[in-house]
Amino acid sequence: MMTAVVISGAGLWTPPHAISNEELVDAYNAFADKYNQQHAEAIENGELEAKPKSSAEFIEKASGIKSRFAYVKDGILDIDRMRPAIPERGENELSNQAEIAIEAARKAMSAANKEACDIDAVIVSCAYTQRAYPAIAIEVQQELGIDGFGFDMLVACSAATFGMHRAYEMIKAGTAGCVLVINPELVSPQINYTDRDSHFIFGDVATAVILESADSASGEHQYEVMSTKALTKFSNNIRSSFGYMSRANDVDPYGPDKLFHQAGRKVFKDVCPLAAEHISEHLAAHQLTPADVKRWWLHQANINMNLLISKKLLGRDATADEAPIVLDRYANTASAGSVIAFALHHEDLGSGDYGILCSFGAGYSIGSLVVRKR
Ligand code: CO8
Repeated sequence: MMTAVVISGAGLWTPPHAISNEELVDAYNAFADKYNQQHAEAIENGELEAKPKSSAEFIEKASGIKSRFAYVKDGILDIDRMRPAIPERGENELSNQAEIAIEAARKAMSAANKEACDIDAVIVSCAYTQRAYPAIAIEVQQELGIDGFGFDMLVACSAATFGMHRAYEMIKAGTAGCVLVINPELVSPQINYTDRDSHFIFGDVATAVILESADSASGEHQYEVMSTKALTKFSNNIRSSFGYMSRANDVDPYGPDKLFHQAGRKVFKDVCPLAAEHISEHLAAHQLTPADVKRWWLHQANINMNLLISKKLLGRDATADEAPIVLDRYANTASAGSVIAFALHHEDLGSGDYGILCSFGAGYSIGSLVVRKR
């Protein structure tokens, strides 16, 4: 019989600084006033567009987000800066992303009863890595004292689920027995805090999970991965074009087109049906219907998206118990959202209960895992 693969532990690191909608909007509006004053003539002549005001009520109604966390709050609310102030670290110091990855990793290892010597591979999968190489995963591996190998992978919103897919396959293939998958979503440096359409969407966080062969698992809560399913479909509707080519392109590496930007309405319209169909097909492959699923750990981008997707599938609104929402406190944390939901809301399931983890977003990319509690 083939090895069963289980998720045997999850870890969540929450940054120390919260920023409420009100705080964020106050700073943005003060920035907009100053910008509009400074550029009054150009705006009057139609050469520049005035910055419109943001509103905390709009943000909560349109997205469900009330607050978000930041790795570093300094600078984000400073209207003369509008980006976090994170001092550069030397090459011999631990990188910021490795630091938060390790925080989440240690919690996942503890939940799974794993020591460094039990782990064969480290995958760091997230929306951005702070450098090209050496891989953040290899830095984490060294810091935790793990043998074997590590690598980074980027799949925007689906990095976490796609990373878990790779771990599942490695364990099934026998090339690793136990894999640490970490999602250090340090996204605040790439948020355009001067853009009212997107300044409120994201927050920083780090999550981690241990996947391993069921034969070696001793964690208190184990979820057998029944199967994985992935889909990608190219779209320019969500982009972050910052990259190593900017220097050769002679363009502003920090221009608004290089930071996160999206056509939010189009994303909403395209992604909801894609995600609902994906989940429905994935469950059907196990002769399951949405009603058989006890818990939905869905991507956390927008509460209305989650409500729509679960309604399409269940034919009614999902309860907070069925499809927990964490984006009110955490905002959109790129690929980590469904893993935060899992980390905070999995222990109460009973043996034999089914759950589904599903991410959806930039790429477009959709990734899911159907799991059953052991
Ligand atoms: N305050 C007040 N009004 C606003 C604001 C604001 N802050 N923002 C926009 N408005 C205005 C608009 O300008 C518009 O005005 P008008 O009607 O005059 O043109 C009006 O409000 C309505 O705007 P929208 O149609 O854009 O509003 P929506 O109801 O569609 O809500 C959302 C906007 C919340 C963005 C919504 O469309 C949404 O959530 N869409 C889905 C987005 C999504 O899932 N994106 C995926 C994100 S990508 C990802 O998850 C990971 C990427 C990697 C991480 C990157 C980190 C940096």
